[in-house]
Amino acid sequence: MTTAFEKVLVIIPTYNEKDNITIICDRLRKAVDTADILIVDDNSPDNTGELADRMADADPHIHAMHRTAKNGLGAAYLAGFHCGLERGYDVLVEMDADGSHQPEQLPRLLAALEDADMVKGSRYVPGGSVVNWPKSRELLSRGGSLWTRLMIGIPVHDITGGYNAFRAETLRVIMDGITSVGYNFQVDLTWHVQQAGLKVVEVPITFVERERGESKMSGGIVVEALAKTTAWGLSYRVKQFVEWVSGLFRK
Ligand SMILES: Nc1nc2c(ncn2[C@@H]2O[C@H](COP(=O)(O)OP(=O)(O)O)[C@@H](O)[C@H]2O)c(=O)[nH]1
Ligand SMILES: [Mg+2]
Repeated sequence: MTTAFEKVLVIIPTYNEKDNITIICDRLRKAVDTADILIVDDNSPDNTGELADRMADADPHIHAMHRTAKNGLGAAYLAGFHCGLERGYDVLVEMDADGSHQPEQLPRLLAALEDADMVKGSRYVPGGSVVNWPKSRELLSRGGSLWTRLMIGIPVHDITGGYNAFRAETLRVIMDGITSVGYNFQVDLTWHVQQAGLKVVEVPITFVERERGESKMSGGIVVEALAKTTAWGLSYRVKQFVEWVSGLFRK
């Protein structure tokens, strides 16, 4: 597959993904053979990190970064972004290790990025879907997206989606403002891109729930997301209200 972008880095954060990491990297290398891969491992007890090193030794397109402890998805991605920007990549992509984000759909994201600053792989636009999720998880995700849209007024359908592609310039503009570490990280990124006046485009993806290994989703992650979104939303709405009132007095 050819892309308009010369240097593409796909960042894959891992925590206990030994049964998934080889499969996802093989699929990705086949789907977009020009892209490089950076595995960011948080010292997984199942030795995913050692496996990543062996894969990096065998393939110059694969790189491994090791962090000392499980510090959250967002922190792992930020470390990966910094590394990719320092090394001069044009495009940085987020992808889960567990096969939920299909590498075969990456060309679709890269094509859309030619006319955008950030592309979100979206489950909730026409053509997008979720495979094998329990109804409860889908409700949580759809409910979270809807709540966020209501609170911060952002016209994105799958705001918590984690299959995202960014132009390097976009990350340079927004990265210092990102503070979330858990899954709210995805909302944080999208919100900052939007607030910077940059263009976010959603493309439909088929999200497939993992078949191997365990999800790291937890109650704490949901609480972080809810609390932050609500706080941002309230301050955003207060700002809107103040602007509206001062507009009345200007008339
Ligand atoms: N490095 C790192 N990766 C993480 C952490 N938490 C989750 N991940 C990875 O992030 C991706 C998404 O996590 P997953 O458990 O599949 O979440 P779910 O799809 O929302 O259930 C997977 O590749 C995980 O291995 C973390 O604290 N550190
Ligand atoms: Mg998953």
